[in-house]
Amino acid sequence: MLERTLVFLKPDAVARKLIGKVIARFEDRGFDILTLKMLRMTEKMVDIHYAEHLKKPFYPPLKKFILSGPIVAMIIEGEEAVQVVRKMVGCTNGLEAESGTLRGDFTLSNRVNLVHASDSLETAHREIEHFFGQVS
Ligand code: 3AN
Repeated sequence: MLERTLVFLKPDAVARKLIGKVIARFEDRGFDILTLKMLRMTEKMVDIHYAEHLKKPFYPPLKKFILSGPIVAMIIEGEEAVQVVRKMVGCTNGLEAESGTLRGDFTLSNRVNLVHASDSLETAHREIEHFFGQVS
């Protein structure tokens, strides 16, 4: 099924000049980048995006990290995009992420971990609207 998912490159990806490399991985796989923008998230945006983690002990340093620099948000479209993109990103902790995944190839951290990707179709709808408003 053709799906859309929300991906953003975290501040570490931007600071390390990996924007092109990361986007190329998605394009090489056959996905379309429907739209993208560089932005600095506001505190409110981070609280909404990570609402499920607000009370977790790792939330304050996570929020500080996400606010530490610009991010690049995009809508990615393609067959089974949500699940395939998650697989390409790899598991949360870079130390455990499989080689060949983005996190497995570019990070050793479970916080400073390069990229966010929606974890379900429902989340993708919500996150796309949060970052881009209504998209036709
Ligand atoms: P994912 O991004 O793999 O879906 P989530 O949604 O469980 O992971 O967590 C959101 C973000 O919170 C992660 N990308 C990571 O930056 C941070 N995070 C999650 N778990 C931890 C943890 N145990 N310690 C530090 N940061 C964490």
